[in-house]
Parts: sequence; structure tokens; C-alpha cells
Amino acid sequence: TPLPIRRALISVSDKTGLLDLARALSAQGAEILSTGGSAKALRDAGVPVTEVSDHTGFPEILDGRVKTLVPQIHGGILGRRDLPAHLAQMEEHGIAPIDLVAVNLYPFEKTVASGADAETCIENIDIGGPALIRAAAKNHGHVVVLTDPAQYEGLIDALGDGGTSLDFRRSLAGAAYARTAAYDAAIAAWFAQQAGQPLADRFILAGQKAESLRYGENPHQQAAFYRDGSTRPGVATAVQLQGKSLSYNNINDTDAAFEAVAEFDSPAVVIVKHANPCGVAVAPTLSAAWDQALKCDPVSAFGGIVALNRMLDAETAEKISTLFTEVIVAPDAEEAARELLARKKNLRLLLTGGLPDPAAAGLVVRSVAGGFLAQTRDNGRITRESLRVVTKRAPSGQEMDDLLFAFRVAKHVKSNAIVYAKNGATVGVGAGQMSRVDSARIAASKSGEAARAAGLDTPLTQGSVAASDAFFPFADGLETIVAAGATAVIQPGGSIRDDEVIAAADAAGIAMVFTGMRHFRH
Ligand code: 93A
Repeated sequence: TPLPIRRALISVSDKTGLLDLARALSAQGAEILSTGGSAKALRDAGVPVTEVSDHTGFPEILDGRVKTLVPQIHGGILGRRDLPAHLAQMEEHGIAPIDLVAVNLYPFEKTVASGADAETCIENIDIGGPALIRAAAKNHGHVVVLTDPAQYEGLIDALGDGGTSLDFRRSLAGAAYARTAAYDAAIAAWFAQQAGQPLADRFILAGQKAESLRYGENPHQQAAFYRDGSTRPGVATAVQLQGKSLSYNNINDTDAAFEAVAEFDSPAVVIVKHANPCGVAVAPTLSAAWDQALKCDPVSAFGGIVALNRMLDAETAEKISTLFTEVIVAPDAEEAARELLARKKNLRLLLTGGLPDPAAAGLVVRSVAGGFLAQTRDNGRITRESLRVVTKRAPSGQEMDDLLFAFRVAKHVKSNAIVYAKNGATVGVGAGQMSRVDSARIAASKSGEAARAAGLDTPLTQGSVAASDAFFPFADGLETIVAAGATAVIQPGGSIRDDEVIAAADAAGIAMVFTGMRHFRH
């Protein structure tokens, strides 16, 4: 039988939806108990409310650190309504039952994110709130627990139907413990950070489920999307303007594309398929960058994800819309571009409001059987100054620009990665092969196909430069690149056979630079 609410305790830091909730409770006859700030907001709006301190006869003390941590409150929440002994004890100690608890916590995560000092962060560790939430969730057989304004509407609907069901209360209880777990995880992570522990040593599994996904990588797999509270512009924080909801693969690919496009300062376009770039270009305009990126591998680009690092303009949007595209992600889009894309009902348009900082520190986690691997994100970025020319011939200015571009792209290609580039655009991408030679060969042969499709008789790799994400263990990889027509190579160096590889480069008359930094990506 549905459970009506006789008495409700409301104590919320985030006052969103507070009045609607309180009015609905009041209307069905509930007495509302509330703490200082929440009580004031209700009184000001004319909603009848009793201060917790008046209800308990005990004042808020210690600057509010002890507001609700009293037996009248916790007894009122925890007492079992189905046990006569509990009811008798409540009666004996003058404890009135509390049937609903609506609490959202001191904004600890936001306070930390704002860069507040340690004392302020500590003051924002909520003690009474989690205690209320956990107590109400434990006694969900008789008590409703609300921890998020997004849950109020469901409660208001249930009240309209005469009260809440056990199923409803049970699901809210689960959500309540997920919230307090994530809250404590954030606090633990902050303490570890304060203690100076390295980023990779303080991974605590925390995240709030953002949405259930239709399925995972394959239709027989379940999937869900979690947010970790980060404000980094990207797929997790983007606003979706149109199109079906994102799939698991869409989210993964969009992330790969947007992280890659954020690497470049000039207008840039990245086209991603299966988490690998199949076309990347920088140019004076987005529209020109799109043309060049598409030329690299127009066959693979079909059904891809397109990421841009500038406000999407109408001209570029028009061009992209002629190709079947799953997702477009950009910091923003001009009104005309939005209107144009609105006609493509299935295309998803995501706007992030900004670009992530590729140099920012962060943690990347993946699961393995029985555990997790955590590492700091690959925020390494080589500069022109850090390169070492190892061949007799030094790269020309244009070659140098393209080498830097190609190496930056290679960072976002699954290993073994070989990227051919020319004039600020990829002309061949070899990804995810078990041998570096195969990556070099595949990229070159695809570029041959792309050239033939465009009616050219020389492969696009002719006169290009090439980047390798890791060193060449033997000269054969380099020789494959030379055979494809590249004139300069960028690679980390560091193989015991570097001498052989350098000799092969000199023999072919090409230029080669060492970065000293590797960009494996698996
Ligand atoms: O300082 S507390 O840890 N001690 C408490 O007894 C207590 N009771 C509720 N924090 C406590 N709260 C929190 O106060 C709630 O979780 C809520 O976030 C906040 C609401 O305070 P106010 O109604 O004064 O704005």
C-alpha cells in the first residue's frame, strides 16, 4: 500500500526545486522540519515550516556542525514502524516519526573545484547530511530519501497517487548510497592530493551514472555512461542539440576525436572511425581543413565522427552534411550552421562550449580482469626546440611543420601508429597493427587508393613526411616509409639499432628527427 508522508525533513544546500517539493508535501498534510537556511527559504516563500531546533528543543551549535545529529531526528528516521517495541521507545522518548528526508550535501566537490583553501574545503565536508541520507535509505521500508532535485518530480507524482511504493523507495535508497559513496570518494581523493600523493596513486572509483545506454560495443552487451564531475570540455559535458541519443561507441569515438582536435591551434578538423583518426588537417579555415581531412581516406570517413576546434560555420557544416556522419562535435556553432544541420534529423550535434587543455594533468583508467590500471593522461607535447636532427640532411621549414603535425596526430592513433602528412594534412594513417612495418605499409597503400579515387596517379604519400609513435626496432619500417615517397621522418629514437635506422635514412637522403618522447596508445 502506498505510504503517505506525515512529517518530512528538508535540509538542502542546493535549493533548486525546494519550493515545489515543500508545497507538494504541505498540500498533502505533511509537517515540514527544516534546518537554518532551508527553513528560511521556505518561510520567505510562505510555506509552513518548523525549525529542527524548535522540533528537538536543541539549538544548532558549533557553527552549524551539529544541526540534525540528535536522537529526535535520527530516531524519527530509523525507528521501524512495523515493530511495536520501536514504536513504544519512540513514544517514550518523545520521538516523532519522519517519513521523508530530502537532503543534498554541502558542495564539497564544487568547493574543491573552485580552488578554495583547505580550511574552506574541510568546512564543506558534510557530516549530518550523509548521516540523514544513510539513515533514511536504511529504513526505506518506511522512509523516502531524496538526494537530488531531479528526483522531486517523481515524488510529487507519487504523492498525487496517494503515496510512495516500496519499489520507488528502494530505488531512491540505492541512489542515496551511490551519492554518499561518491561524496566520500571525492573527500578521500582530496585528502590524498593534500598529502602530495602522485595522481596515479589516488584513483578512487567514483562517478555518477549519467545515463543508461542502449547497449555497449555490441548489442548483446549492457552499458551506461558515468560522469566524474570534471568540467573539462568534452563529450561528458557537451550539450547535444539534435539527433538520437549517443551510443557507447559514439561516446568513445567522440572523445577520441575531440581530444585530438584540441591539440591544434589553427582551425582543425579530425575525422574518427573506430577511435582512430582517418583524416586530420589544419588550415586557415575550417572549411579548407575539412576538404583536406576528407581527402586522406574518404572511404573510411563514411559514418565517422567529425570534431572541430572552432565555432562551426555554415560553409563547413554544409560540406560535412553531404557525407553520412554520426556525430559532429565542436566548441560552438553559428546559428546558420545549426539551422542547416537541423534538417539532418539523425545527425548528432554536440557543443562543448570550449576546448580541453591538452597539456592538463589528469588520470586515465581502464579495467582489467580483477582490477584497474590507472595512469596520468598523455599530456606530453614535443616542441620544435626539443627535436634532435640525427641525419645528414635537416628537415626544411615545411617538412618541420608537417613533422610536428604528424607526430601530434600519431599521439592519437592506436599503436603501432604511422602517420604520413603533407601541408598540414594527414595523407595516410596506419593504426593498431602488431608490426610497425605493417602500419607503414597499410597507410601507404590506403593513400594510393585515395589518390586513385581522386584521379591522381601518384600516391598522396609521395613527397610527404612520416611520424612513428615509437622507435623503429629495425631499418625495415623506415625503408617502407622511404619507398612510400616520404622525405622526412619523426620518431622518438632510443632503439639499440638507431644507428642502422639513421644509416638507412642517410642512404635514402631523407631527413630524420628524434623526439625523445614516445606516444604509445593501446
Ligand atoms: O554541518 S553538518 O555536517 N551537521 C549537521 O548536523 C547537518 N544537518 C544537515 N551539516 C548538516 N546538514 C547539511 O546542511 C545538509 O546536508 C545540507 O547540505 C545543509 C543545509 O543547511 P541549511 O538548511 O542551513 O542551508
